Amino acid sequence: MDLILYGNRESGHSYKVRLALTLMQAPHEYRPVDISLPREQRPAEFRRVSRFGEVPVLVDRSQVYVQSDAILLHLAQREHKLYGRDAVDHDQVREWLFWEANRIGISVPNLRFALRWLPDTPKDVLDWLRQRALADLGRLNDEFAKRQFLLGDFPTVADIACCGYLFWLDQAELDRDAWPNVSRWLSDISALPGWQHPYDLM
Ligand SMILES: N[C@@H](CCC(=O)N[C@@H](CS)C(=O)NCC(=O)O)C(=O)O
Repeated sequence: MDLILYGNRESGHSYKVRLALTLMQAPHEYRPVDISLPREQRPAEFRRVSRFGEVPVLVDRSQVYVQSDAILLHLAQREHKLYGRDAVDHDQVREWLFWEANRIGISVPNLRFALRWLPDTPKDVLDWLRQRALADLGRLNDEFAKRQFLLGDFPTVADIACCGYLFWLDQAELDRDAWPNVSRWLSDISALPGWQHPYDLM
């Protein structure tokens, strides 16, 4: 198998990559990694390829790719899918991937993580994460008032990146119905052939 993905079922960053592989119909092998283990106790084959110690990692033949959004970009270029129509679209895909890495890919995942697994998180920290998440969801909600997907009437890896954690909004104690355009967009993503919920796919 040319493509091997290391991931974890609670990791939306891993889900983003597996969802892209699935929607692109790219044959791959999925190897789950137990990230509840200390890093030094994770399998040697994973530690060899995981430059930052994190999932996801994609191995494409002898080349290793880390950082979910960099992996998504690699896949879009490799498969010529979910990448938009032309160079202008490709630039916009990159812009959204950078936005995701600094905004919705930080706020919602960390809020969810703190609420689910870190009961001692100070209230100030939770409030800050929640405010960031509300701002980011509001930003997306405005976007989807104007168009079906981030770039237009077709999905790209930018949509896949931004939706990664949003099928778990309830676990971040956020109500999807508060952002109707986001909710509609998530439904449209769920309707794409091959889509599965993170817990089913991972
Ligand atoms: N910026 C990274 C974030 C990856 C990340 O945070 N991975 C988490 C799971 S979602 C992880 O591996 N945690 C275990 C650890 O850091 O040891 C990406 O987009 O791939």
